[in-house]
Amino acid sequence: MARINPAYRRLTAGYLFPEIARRTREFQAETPGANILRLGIGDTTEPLAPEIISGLHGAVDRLASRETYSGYGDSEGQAALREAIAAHYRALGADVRAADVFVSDGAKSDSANIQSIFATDNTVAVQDPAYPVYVDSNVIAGRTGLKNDRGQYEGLVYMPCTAENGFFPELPTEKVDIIYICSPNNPTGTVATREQLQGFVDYARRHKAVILFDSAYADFISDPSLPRSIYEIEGARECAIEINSFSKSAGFTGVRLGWTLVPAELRAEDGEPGELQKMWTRRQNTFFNGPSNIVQAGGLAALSATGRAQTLEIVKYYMENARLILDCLQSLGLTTYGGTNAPYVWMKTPDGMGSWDFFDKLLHECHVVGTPGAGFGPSGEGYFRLSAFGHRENIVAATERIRDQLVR
Ligand code: PGU
Repeated sequence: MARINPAYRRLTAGYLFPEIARRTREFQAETPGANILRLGIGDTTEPLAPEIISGLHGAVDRLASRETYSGYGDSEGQAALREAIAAHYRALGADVRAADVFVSDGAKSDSANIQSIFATDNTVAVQDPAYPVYVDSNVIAGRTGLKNDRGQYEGLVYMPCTAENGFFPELPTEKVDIIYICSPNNPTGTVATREQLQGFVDYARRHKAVILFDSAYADFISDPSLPRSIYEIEGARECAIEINSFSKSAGFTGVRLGWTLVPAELRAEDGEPGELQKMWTRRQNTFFNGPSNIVQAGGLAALSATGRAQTLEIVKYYMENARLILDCLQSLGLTTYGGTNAPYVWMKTPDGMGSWDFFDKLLHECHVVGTPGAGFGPSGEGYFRLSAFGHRENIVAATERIRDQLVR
């Protein structure tokens, strides 16, 4: 008799973005003429850089002849791409080696799967609000109880990120074992400083905890004083895993390519340095056959000098969108955060409105979709996220509608 994984029953709602898509479809069905503008999910919209297109084409062509055809590759990723990713980090001043790099089909799967190399009785700390995958993957793994009336899953440690602490948490007062940090942050758009990250690295070293650092938006940082990788921080190689992606910086949300760095020195409380790197190798060798060889050629092209120059221009385009959104909201007297080193603008809802109520208001009055802060955790209540990904004309139209049609 087959029995289900009961942990799935503890999940209280559907995954956030399909839920938003469902409500949007419902509204579209009721309002057939509405031209809905989507600033909800952080999904890239601009065409791939020409250098990437040519890299992808080259790999397709190599599959057309016996001499250059390739089949299964290493599940850790192609050696040349692992080396190019390591070199990309070294250029930032971060100590990363090719052997630390595990190429994947994106940061979502890695950030959901990485918890599987840690014992189920580890105490997990998450920023609140946070990218929902960190919490949901730990619920599914059986590390939590049910959600309580404060909107928190029992057994997880929620680290509030609020306007009062600049959206970066204080160090946990209790001993925690696994700590998720996302910087530039989804959803608040804020970036951790070197000092803030050093505080967490020092905590992790003291308590033999492990930091899971999601840097999917690192390329959106323009302020040179802000760290783009946890490995720019002294001591991070022994206590941190970093997850990153080509999705947002190179427009690969549909192409699919990312990576995880598990350094050789990384250690757990009850293991030797190197053991976690071996375990992640074993995990990937067993569960994954590597990303598509075509897509890896695209990734390699994205990291070439020409590819980088072209993709960073597209990043600038999205950041100009962010500026337009910030301008609009601020001109209406709304309180905003983020949007200068991250492609998300985080705003306080007007008059303390609930964030799902504001979602409905924006959709009904302006036909604009955003993401309610509460979808990212209880401390997101009273806030709202607008994504800067989108065609310029749609961002301009959305800001005009917000200016002219939002009832105040
Ligand atoms: N990590 C963070 C912090 C993210 O915000 C996202 C995407 C990912 C990882 C996923 O990266 P991939 O490499 O493409 O897998 N966040 C988007 C999309 C939502 C989703 O469900 O992934 C967002 O709107 O928050």
